[in-house]
Amino acid sequence: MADSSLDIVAESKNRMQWWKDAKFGMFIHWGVYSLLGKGEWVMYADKIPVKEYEKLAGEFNPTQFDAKAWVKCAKRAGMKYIVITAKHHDGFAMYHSRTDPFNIVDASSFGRDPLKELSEACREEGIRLCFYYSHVIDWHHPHALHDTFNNLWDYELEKKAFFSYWNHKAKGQVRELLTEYGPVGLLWFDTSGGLSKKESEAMVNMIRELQPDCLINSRVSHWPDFGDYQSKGNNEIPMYGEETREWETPMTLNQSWGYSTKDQVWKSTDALIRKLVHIVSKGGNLLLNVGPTETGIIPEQSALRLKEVGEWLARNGEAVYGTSASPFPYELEWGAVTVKEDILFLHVYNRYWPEGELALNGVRNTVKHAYLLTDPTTSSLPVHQSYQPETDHHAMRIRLPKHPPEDHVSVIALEVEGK
Ligand code: H79
Repeated sequence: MADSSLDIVAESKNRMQWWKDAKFGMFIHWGVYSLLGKGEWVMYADKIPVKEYEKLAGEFNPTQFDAKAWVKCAKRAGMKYIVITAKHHDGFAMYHSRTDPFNIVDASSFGRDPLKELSEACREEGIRLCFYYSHVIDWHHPHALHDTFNNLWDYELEKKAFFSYWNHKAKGQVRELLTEYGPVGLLWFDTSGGLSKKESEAMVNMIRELQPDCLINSRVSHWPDFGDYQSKGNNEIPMYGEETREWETPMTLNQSWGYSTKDQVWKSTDALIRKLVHIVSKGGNLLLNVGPTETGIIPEQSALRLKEVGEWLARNGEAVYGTSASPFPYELEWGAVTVKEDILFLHVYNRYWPEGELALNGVRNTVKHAYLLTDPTTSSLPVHQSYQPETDHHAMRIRLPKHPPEDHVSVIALEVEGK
């Protein structure tokens, strides 16, 4: 018994490795709701009847959609995987579902399967394709859960009706996604609405059977018994040392997931790079969202920021990808730390660039070489280390150039003796 549970942990570690190294993924919220430019909850918020929404679906025709352009946009941003809404709460499948006709091929004017096109583009570019699937909330199905406040499982009768949705549409569509689109990096479930342990387990077992390497996020329900890693709350970053398992922060670029014409509260490129570095220094991944328009375009404000983050990553990615969390279990006033083998990467936020020297206490190892990451050959930064045996205190000061050498965040690499 003990042995087999160890096997499960080992198996999970293996399938997690690509994701742990990747650090940065693109979330895409795209669907019929994009037509209205009021976010993905518009059907619920504006109380649009199912029949009306079906008419809207009929008009959905994203003629500008270009899978290659999206994948290139993600890749240029330094993102290693894409998680797209295969079906959001509106119940509309963004792929050719044979399980339910309310899908982009059978019920819209578009007639193409964007997920098929994305799976091909991702394969060509070496990006992992992953699917968001709203497994419990489905406003198009009469017997699914329709809001987050009612807990369907309180009502025996409704529970019975729910299975006509769950067994046929939910499980049927997840099966399709895992059999028709090649290897799926992960399935991203959302809002489980009190799903029973038995039903969750049946879903998880089906996924493991169809694609053993496909990861499952915690919102499938009953985390940590099910799921490979924890999706934190939307835009939530935990404290240092708070998490014992793998985790991610799903984050918006403005304040919406689905396309919004009104919302222009954009995070700056500078803030985004700091958030990425901060999350990675705590051992997490950043899943950063874009909400393409009804024609299939990633909004300019989003694309611009992603391009700039990508430019920073192209120069500093060594200190991000494949690293592990900071050994310092607290916030540092000047930035954040990541580690790879015998190198500590000090990500110094330019806005907090210290004058003259950077102080970092608690490093026991001797520093062999300190340098600016983007200038390893010509620069060597003077380091002063000291030790106070009475207090067992290791102090270190690193001499810095007057100005930060990079835009946004400048990385200092410390090669240390031992690990
Ligand atoms: O897919 C995105 C969201 O649609 C979904 N998860 C992310 C990743 C989600 N976010 N929050 N919720 C689901 C919970 C529901 C929040 C609500 Fe509301 C508050 C529903 C009604 C009040 C926000 C405000 C949405 C409509 C009005």
